[in-house]
Amino acid sequence: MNTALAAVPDLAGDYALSVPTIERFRSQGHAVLRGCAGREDVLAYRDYIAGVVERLKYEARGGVYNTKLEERDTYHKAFVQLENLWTQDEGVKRFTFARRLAKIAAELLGVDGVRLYHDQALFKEAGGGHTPWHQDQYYWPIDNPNTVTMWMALDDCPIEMGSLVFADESHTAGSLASLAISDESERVFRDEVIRRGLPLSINEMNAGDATWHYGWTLHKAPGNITNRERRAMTIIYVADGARVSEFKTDRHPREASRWLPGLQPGDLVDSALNPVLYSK
Ligand SMILES: O=C(O)CCC(=O)C(=O)O
Repeated sequence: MNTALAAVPDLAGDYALSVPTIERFRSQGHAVLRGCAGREDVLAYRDYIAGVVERLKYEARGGVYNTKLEERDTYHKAFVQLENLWTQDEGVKRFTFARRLAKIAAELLGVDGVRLYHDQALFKEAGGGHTPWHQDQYYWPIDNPNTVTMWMALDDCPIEMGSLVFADESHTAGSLASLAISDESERVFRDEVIRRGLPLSINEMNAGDATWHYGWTLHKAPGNITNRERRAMTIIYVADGARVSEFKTDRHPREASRWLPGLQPGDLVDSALNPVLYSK
């Protein structure tokens, strides 16, 4: 085993989730859980994952991260995004497959087991733009609202660095508009938040803290006005037993072929890219 890989921990021990926290997650559609990874562990992962991102980012997304921030569109100003890193690196796989995190996902969702949909590194560069309002599940051809995204801060992340903002209870409505992350989603969902009078929640994060939100929870992030990169790692879990939905948008066939290879509408979400990460 190489020395860098040896430095990344297992994150195997359990996290104590209280019943009120679980209930609040289900009613609000999101929760912040402090210390999902201990400081020493998260800093080891931060350095490790940052190295993997640095190695791979210039080849990603048609080379867009070789261009200056101001030359990019809103989406690519918001973050450097590298998906399913676990398939490319053993150390990242250890993070993505961490039993502790998957068990939290199962407990929040109230299910016996969860599968992986995909992971992603989301690094908001110094001076990076805002992440427009959106609902993650718009992208996913999954028939079940019992999905959750974990977003772990790898750095201490004050609000001005781009900590996530959630619209409370927005998950209860399901799809609010069929919109990808864009200037239009920012406009339409901002109006929807105002029209519905939804309260907003935002948290200062320390490295190792994680937010958790349902696939239909509306969320966004402010731009990073600091001179330091905001590094975050996310894992998307689906309840074991979820099925592939009908393809409802032009994007869905492409999304399915990337994250659910070989599966068709009606099939169980159980491709080789969707291992069970926790089962009771
Ligand atoms: O990191 C960001 O700025 C956005 C993250 C996000 O939208 C997500 O993880 O679902």
